[in-house]
Amino acid sequence: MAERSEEVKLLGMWASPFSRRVEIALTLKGVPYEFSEQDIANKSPLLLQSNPVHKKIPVLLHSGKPISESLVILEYIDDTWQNNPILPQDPYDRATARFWGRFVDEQIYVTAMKVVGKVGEEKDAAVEATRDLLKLLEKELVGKKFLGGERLGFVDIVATLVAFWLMRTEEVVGVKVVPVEMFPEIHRWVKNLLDVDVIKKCIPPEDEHLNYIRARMDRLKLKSV
Ligand SMILES: N[C@@H](CCC(=O)N[C@@H](CS)C(=O)NCC(=O)O)C(=O)O
Repeated sequence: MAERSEEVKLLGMWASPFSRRVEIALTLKGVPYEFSEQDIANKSPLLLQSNPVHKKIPVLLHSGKPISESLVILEYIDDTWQNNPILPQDPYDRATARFWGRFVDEQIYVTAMKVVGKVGEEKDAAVEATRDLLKLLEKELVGKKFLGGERLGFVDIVATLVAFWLMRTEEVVGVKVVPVEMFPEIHRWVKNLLDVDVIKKCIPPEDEHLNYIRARMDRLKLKSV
């Protein structure tokens, strides 16, 4: 159980993969926290004050001090509560984990968002581009239970975005972006993730989540016409 767990508050949003990452990390460490659900369409003064640069969730408030950006928050949590380490100890392995974490957000997420936002040929191109990136992740999983090796680690937590956002979104978009024949390792990894109690506890309930994604996509479509 964590020692320095007082006054931990998470400004988050239940359906956000970025917010869920932080919940996974806090839960893995056994850090008790207060969850404050935020309306991102009508941002609270506390959110705007805590993350004036990006004005986004998640924000972790530790003894009143705000930390923003989920990858930064994960590292802060790992530095502050050192039980059940999330990042590897070896400097090279730590750098590699950070590299793949950024790859998920800066490449996979950004490209996969275009699958949601585009139509016709542009959508097909976005699917292909997303698959090209996922093939690199697929290769990283060969011979490993998790992206972190035998144990769930930093990259796994970050890549839950692929497992529980992208792979759920594809059901709504109606395009199999991550077909099992093409990505057997990713599918095996998702099964392994689902065997981890903390993951099971910290991912959004599927039906509610699919409804949320569907409604969000309808709003996106309305905006683009
Ligand atoms: N890079 C950020 C992304 C966070 C993010 O995109 N949050 C979304 C919710 S999923 C948000 O707060 N959106 C509000 C907005 O864009 O105004 C992170 O890793 O924390």
